[in-house]
Amino acid sequence: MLKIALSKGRIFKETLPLLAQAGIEPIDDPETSRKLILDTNHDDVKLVIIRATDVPTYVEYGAADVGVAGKDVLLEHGGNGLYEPVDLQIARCRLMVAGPKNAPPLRRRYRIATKYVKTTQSYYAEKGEQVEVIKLYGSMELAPLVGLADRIVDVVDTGNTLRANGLAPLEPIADISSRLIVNKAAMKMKHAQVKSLIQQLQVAVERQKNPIS
Ligand code: PRT
Ligand code: MG
Repeated sequence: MLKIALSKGRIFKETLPLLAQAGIEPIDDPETSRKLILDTNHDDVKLVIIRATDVPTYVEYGAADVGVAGKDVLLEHGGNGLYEPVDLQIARCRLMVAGPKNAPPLRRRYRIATKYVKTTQSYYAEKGEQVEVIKLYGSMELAPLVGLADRIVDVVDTGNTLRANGLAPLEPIADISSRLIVNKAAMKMKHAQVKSLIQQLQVAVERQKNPIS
């Protein structure tokens, strides 16, 4: 049995064509089904549907053998007990510092709202800047508007959400894409099945980049 952990939404949608090229297709649709474990066209492959931020935890503990997670989530998780063999090059975005448009540079110890607490702390520690990091679980864009924080750290794709709230991207922290992650024990114990999935996904990613060749 191979269990693949995926989150609903953009990661599921963008992973599906890659899995299909590896010959794996779900039988239920996670957007309409209430099932958390989806059957596939292979009796011995299941898809486990969980929150994006929980994917590394399930894979680390071997509750899923492999999974797909954003690099933003992996940076924050720390990557313990995980291999990260394939950059799937999907769900791309950038992790950014953002703040009010035309904001002057801040001098005092200022506040940053984010769900990426560890990543934010190490980013500012490396720059030698003292900041206070405030943990939020969503809607970071609201924090500067109501005086909770001076800046936010969040992932940005089109930038529409920032713009709609009078905010602008200020500093890039990292380019983000989703990665295939593999439990370390599963890599040994289920070597043949995992290795073949890795190889087929690598081919699928290359094909998506170069559709002609
Ligand atoms: O939604 P939920 O709270 O369950 O979890 P989640 O937000 O972590 O999951 P999901 O499915 O939204 O995101 C999964 C992964 O997709 C993230 O971990 C990123 O690696 C990646 N990704 C790519 C993004 C975006 N693009 C993105 N735009 N994740 C979130 N966003 C947000 C962004 O922060 C903004 O609030 O989408 C909103 C729209 O972005 P703009 O810039 O296009 O306006
Ligand atoms: Mg979301």
